Amino acid sequence: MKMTFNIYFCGSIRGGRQDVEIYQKIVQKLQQYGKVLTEHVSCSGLSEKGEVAVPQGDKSIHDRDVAWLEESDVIVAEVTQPSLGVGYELGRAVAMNKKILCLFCPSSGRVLSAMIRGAENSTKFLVRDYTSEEVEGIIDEYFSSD
Ligand code: 6IA
Repeated sequence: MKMTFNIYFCGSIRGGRQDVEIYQKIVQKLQQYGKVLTEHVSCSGLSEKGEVAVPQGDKSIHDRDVAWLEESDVIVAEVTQPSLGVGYELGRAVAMNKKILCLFCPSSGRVLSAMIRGAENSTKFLVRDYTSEEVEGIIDEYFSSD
């Protein structure tokens, strides 16, 4: 496996920002393996209320993100906090036949959507349950396999 990837990280924005600290930890780890195209998703200054101004609006966000999905080699999604945008990105990424790793934290007390858990297969779509202490090791294992 090549060592520098274009990595698309997905995490909740308007779905709720309560897990932003773990997004930061994940993105920092992913940066050891390549360029994270969506680094802003882990930015603590970005709130679900959209306090950061978006002059060009939602269409430009959507179109740019779909273009980045196309460019990416690997999609890593933190899926604990339910997010319509993350679910949409994962559906688009499956349709593009991309390699996908979903990370879910069971200690949240949530139960992951069947449409994500049930999408797992032995080739391209992996779902991993994690604790905060384990997440970096899971990412290392993912990028060192294959
Ligand atoms: O439905 P959500 O907002 O929770 O969807 C979150 C997902 O959609 C993330 O994985 C992002 O890739 C994408 N997304 C949603 N909103 C934005 C966004 N907003 N910018 C980039 N990606 C987004 C504006 C913030 C910008 C000014 C930094």
